[in-house]
Amino acid sequence: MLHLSKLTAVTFVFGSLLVGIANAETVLRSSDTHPDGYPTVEAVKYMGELIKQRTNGRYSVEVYHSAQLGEEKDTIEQTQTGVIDLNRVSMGPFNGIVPQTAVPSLPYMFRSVEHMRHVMDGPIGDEILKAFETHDLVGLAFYDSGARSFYNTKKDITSMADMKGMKFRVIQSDVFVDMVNALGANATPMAYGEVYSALQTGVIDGAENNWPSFESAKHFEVAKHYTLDQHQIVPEVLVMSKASWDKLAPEDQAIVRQAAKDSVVKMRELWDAQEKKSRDIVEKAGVKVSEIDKQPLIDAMKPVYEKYLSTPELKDLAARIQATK
Ligand code: GTR
Repeated sequence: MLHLSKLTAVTFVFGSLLVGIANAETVLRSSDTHPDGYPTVEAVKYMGELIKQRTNGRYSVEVYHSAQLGEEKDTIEQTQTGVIDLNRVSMGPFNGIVPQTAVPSLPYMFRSVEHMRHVMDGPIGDEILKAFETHDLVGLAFYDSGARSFYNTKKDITSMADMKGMKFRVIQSDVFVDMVNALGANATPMAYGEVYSALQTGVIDGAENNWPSFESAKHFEVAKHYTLDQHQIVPEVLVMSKASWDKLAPEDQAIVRQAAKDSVVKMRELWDAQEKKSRDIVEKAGVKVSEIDKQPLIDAMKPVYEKYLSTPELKDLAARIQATK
């Protein structure tokens, strides 16, 4: 008897706990490699506010910035397994997972940031977001990342020949590795968080990135030569774990999707302002910016295009991107 009533009591307490959990706010954990205040971090926080308002506080988002949850490659795996709910990452580390992402990551694929925005905001963008779903992820939105250019600790680079034999750190993606090697330099794939000390100790001669990353990661303190070759306009992507997504009711999924889309507008405002601010900071700190003739670099990418546009579908995707005004 005593035994039974204990069991009833336990069942009751456990039951109330479950009700408590169901009513509580669910916090979605989101990862970002960038520091607090960076446009991507602020955009995801903004998305979180929209989600909180629109679900009447049932869901919120906590952004773990500064790679608190790990470096991009590892956090992608954790997002696929559902350990991390949301992740804002460059498209680069997805190149080996979602083949469609290699196409917008190809050097000189986009003519300008405006071209990239038109493509990613339209049906091609939706098609690439959809491609994440067969890899345990849900693609929510694309953010801006300006243009990536090379910088180094050694010298002003004003022609492709100047890059010969130099060691450049790249994102952990074969597209990036092949790009650097096709330029006659040597690629060292490495996690973002290791780049500063690798530059400082001379393990690498340089790296490549946009103005806000070059500035906020403090690489400009050690690499004083920046070449405006603008080889890649690689969008950032915001993904959700399919496991976390499947726990949401359809109406909450719609709220999350819309909030992600709405945050793109905010992100771009922040981005445009940050690009100018960051360039100003690094130039004031003594970074020398060099111009370069881009045509030889563009021509050198032919074998890289051939390698990654390996199927009729990927070729067609590239052709449609290039045909977009
Ligand atoms: C930045 C990008 C990061 C990260 C980094 C890198 O531009 O925003 O997500 O990929 O580049 O080079 O590792």
